[in-house]
Amino acid sequence: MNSDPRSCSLDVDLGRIKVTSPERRQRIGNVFDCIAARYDLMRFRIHGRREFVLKTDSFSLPRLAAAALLAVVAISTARAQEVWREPVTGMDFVRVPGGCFEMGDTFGDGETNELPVHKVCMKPYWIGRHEVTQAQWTRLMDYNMSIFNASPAHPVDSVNQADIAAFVGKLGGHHPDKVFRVPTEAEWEYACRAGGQRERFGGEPPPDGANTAEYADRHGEGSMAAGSFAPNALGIHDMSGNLWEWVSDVYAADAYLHHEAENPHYQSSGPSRLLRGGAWSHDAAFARCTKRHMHCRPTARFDFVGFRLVLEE
Ligand SMILES: [Ca+2]
Repeated sequence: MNSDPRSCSLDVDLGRIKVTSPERRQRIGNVFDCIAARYDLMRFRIHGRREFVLKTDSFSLPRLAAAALLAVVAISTARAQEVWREPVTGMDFVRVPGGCFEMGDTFGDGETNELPVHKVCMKPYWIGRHEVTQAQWTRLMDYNMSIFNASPAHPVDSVNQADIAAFVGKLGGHHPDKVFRVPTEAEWEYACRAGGQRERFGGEPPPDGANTAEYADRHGEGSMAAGSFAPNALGIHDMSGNLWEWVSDVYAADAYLHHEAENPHYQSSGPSRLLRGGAWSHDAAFARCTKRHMHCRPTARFDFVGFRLVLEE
């Protein structure tokens, strides 16, 4: 038996699907923990939560076919969950593969500004695995205005879009070949739904009526350390809950009537912006992936609002 995840390999059907290169091992290590491996048995754990077992001790065709299919799915999933760590701040960015999805209230329990549901196609991009933390913020900025500053791992709160632009400018100064920015509404929703899947929440759903902070077994008020909420299938945390997150579109109730079919980004001369994903300050329904909230001015600072960044591919 072998419990070292770096030496874990997928050998299925007499061993022809095999993860061997250092790069592949690294990707696997980001997603899977190899709990045990030997010739006829491999146990993996995804994101520390879901486990699955590959058995190759039977030579029946259906079993081998099923095992091979599982292995292919596992490898392709690992490929899809590529992560890049920004070296100055330590921020992890998760690659979101491109694709098309039905944007808006596909469950029929939202508000009219989440309609009409419409098909949108996205090019690939990278998005922060977590809300930007206060540790990451203060690596570049000489101030921290966060109200909930119990630890450096807490997300930065009380930032407006001008504050974020200053942070992005400094981050970009370290990477002149890269483009960092606040996500569009479409990018945020597509990532929350783990690549546009029909999921109400990003990660496990809060119980009906629960405050999103209470869901994570904290009954006081305020944000929690980044990563306190379960990740979605792409390994992105806290999309639903913790802090509301800025997106870059101008708010209009009927924006979806004007969306482009590809990579929509609604812009007009209006003064309002909006927030996504709910927070400790609101109940579970506000944490739905499709919820569009606040239509506040970009200069506003709230102790229930933070942000995460997109890195363009
Ligand atoms: Ca959030």
